[in-house]
Amino acid sequence: MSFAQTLAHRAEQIDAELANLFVAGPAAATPSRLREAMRHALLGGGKRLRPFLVIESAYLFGAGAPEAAASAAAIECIHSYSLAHDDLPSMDNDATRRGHPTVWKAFDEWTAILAGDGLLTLAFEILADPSAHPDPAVRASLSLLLARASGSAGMVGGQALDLAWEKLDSTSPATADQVRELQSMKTGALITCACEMGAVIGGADDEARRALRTYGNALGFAFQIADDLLDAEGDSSKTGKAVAKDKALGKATLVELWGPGRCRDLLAELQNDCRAALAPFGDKATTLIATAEFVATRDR
Ligand code: GRG
Repeated sequence: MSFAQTLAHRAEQIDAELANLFVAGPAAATPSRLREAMRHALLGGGKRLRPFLVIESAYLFGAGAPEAAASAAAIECIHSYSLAHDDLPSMDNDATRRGHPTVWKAFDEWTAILAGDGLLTLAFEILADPSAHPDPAVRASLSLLLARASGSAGMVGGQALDLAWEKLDSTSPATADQVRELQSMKTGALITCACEMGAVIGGADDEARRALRTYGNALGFAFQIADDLLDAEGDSSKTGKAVAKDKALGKATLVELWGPGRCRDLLAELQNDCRAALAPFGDKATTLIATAEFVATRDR
């Protein structure tokens, strides 16, 4: 199986778990309009990279997909809520996402806001449920990791820095360090969290958990650079969203500051960092190493 096939196969399994949240799971009793908007945000395509990372990182420590299922679903709920809110008129004002109308376009603003709120809360309901993991201490660790990565010192904080820069302070040029900090909070934190959640599910020791964090940091950085390259040079029929938006909005990116050539060199270095972090795991890490290659070279 090629890496793309492995990712697509896992995405099908993850999609089935996510769809079930609205049938027999905790979101089954959601009022119909809100439920449809939450389903639109969550189920309308997407690579399912973060849940994939949870499952594959757990596998390194001998845990199977069923043990990682709750964390995989929870992190995708967070990611999908962030996209639904990011697309709102008051934030990035996007009409297309994952090849479909964004949630606010398909419904309206208030429904899109509530759908995001519903998904954010659902993530923690999934993780707090005893079925997520038999050990309450593990459930608490997973919830803490996800809250830190997605909250005001993580993804929400990064989004706040990004919007403040664009809407309040775009007159002074951002430095590479500022861009790096913002992006590691906005995008990197959740990707690193996915890898570390897998390690926690698998009962990894501190050293192994650190290795997964190092891998996740390099992978998150590579993901963002690749995303910026896609925005600058990509094809919207593949990415499923508008391209060339960063420049139009005056957003500072490393591609803008350093140019595509230097960013591609950096992507190669980051792939090496990913490989080095996972060297202690030998052949078991083959899929995670292939993930780094996919992330660095992706066209969607
Ligand atoms: C609204 C609190 C709040 C946060 C929004 C993640 C984010 C923060 C905004 C998304 C804007 C954006 C395009 C960021 C670049 C990186 C990114 C998260 C891309 C989308 O992730 P993929 O490529 O998407 O994994 P799919 O659709 O495959 O799930």
